[in-house]
Amino acid sequence: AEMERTFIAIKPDGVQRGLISEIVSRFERKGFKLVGIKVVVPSKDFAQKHYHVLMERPFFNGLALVLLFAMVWEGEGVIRYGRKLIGATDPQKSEPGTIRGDLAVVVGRNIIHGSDGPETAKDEINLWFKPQELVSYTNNAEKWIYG
Ligand code: YYY
Ligand code: MG
Repeated sequence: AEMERTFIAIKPDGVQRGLISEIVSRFERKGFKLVGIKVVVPSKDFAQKHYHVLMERPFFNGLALVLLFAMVWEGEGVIRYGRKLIGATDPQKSEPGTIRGDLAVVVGRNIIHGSDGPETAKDEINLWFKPQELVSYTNNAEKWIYG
């Protein structure tokens, strides 16, 4: 299997609403592997690094990542499929069955972040996690997930 890693974070609205276990469970049941996890209360400067490409957008100042449940998930196709599990940016357009479709209503409170490609995944993992905070282990269910 071609393993890759992606950065997934439950944003302050998702944490405050008690949706951590619900969201973790969706990635876990799919068959992806959790290789890093922590709760972070970043400084404003640090949090703004995460969304630096959106600096010029009108909603930039509303992106208050004051509290994050940060994770790194590993698996075949996890970057792309993680985005599918999350759903469209605007929950009004997210399909039912997706995290945002099922659990959120407006774009400014869409509860979860996921890297949008291999380059951003690498950058975001490096921004939020030190190498020693990420683990490698054998999940004994892997042979039943991947064959
Ligand atoms: O990757 P994704 O989170 O689906 O969307 P981005 O285009 O990267 O925007 C990041 C973040 O910004 C989005 O999750 C909510 C917020 N946002 C917004 O509040 N209003 C918009 N019109 C677009 C994005
Ligand atoms: Mg994005």
